Amino acid sequence: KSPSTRILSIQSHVVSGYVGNRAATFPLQLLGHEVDVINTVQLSNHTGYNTFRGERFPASHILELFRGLQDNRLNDYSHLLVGYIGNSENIKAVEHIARELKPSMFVLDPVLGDDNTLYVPEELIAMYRDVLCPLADLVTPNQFEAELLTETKITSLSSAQLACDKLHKLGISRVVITSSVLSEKDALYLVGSELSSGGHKHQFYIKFSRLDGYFTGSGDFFAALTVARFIEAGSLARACELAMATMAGVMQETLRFQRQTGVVAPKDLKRGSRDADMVKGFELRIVPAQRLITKPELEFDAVTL
Ligand code: PXL
Repeated sequence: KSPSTRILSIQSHVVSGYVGNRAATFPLQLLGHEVDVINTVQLSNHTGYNTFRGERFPASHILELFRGLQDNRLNDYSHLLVGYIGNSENIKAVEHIARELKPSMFVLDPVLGDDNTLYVPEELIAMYRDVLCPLADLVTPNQFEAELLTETKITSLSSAQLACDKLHKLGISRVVITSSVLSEKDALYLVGSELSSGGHKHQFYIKFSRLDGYFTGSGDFFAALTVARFIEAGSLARACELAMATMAGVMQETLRFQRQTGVVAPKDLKRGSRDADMVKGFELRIVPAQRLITKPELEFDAVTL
């Protein structure tokens, strides 16, 4: 591992629970990386609870923090990791930061929504596609986000591959569509695609089980794990195998804990009608299950397409 790895992570902050920077910082540090943090919002809790309080930081605040780093030559980041941004003004602030930093790797999680629900203004779809994606070296959309960015319905491995190809056309060399529901109800597929500088393309999938529950932050956790594992492995497929092993293990352990101590979780409750104790039970057990970050117990195999 390069001793000069320094990661700047720009995501949300919650006081309680584990999404955004709260789901990314700890695993990156545990895997040996220096990580500095800019928060795009500061909320009491994630927005999957019926209520939340707090505020979004304006672009002026985000840019002011970045200028402070520049003033002191603290802006020597090798990696930029960007998660939830939420509005167009802050997308432009992140564009400015990405252009100034010129990191060796810019990892972008284009956070737009999940389960066919958009949770940002619709104009952000085009901004992610036209402004940030062309600057990114790796993007980690979920199925819904990949569909929105590429206007491609993902119903099969081949349509997921097509969506990856469309993302490559935006200038992104590595794509991971983190989880897609295809024909089977209980299975999820990660589909990855890596273009080498020589023009060779490696596409692969990892099949995993869908767990019943209201997990939030798993995408943020997964993106951070993928960055750390990519730095050490150098191959996108291997990074995804290791990140998936940790994420699936932590989610299993979270579910086990939720069932032991939490409120019963009925199926298909929409956001806005979920019991707070139930939602809390699904907060990722990142700290208690930290052994699974450094040494995952599960194993996944990426299958070449
Ligand atoms: O995990 C995505 C996410 C990030 N940040 C905040 C959120 C969510 C999902 O609900 O509420 C603040």
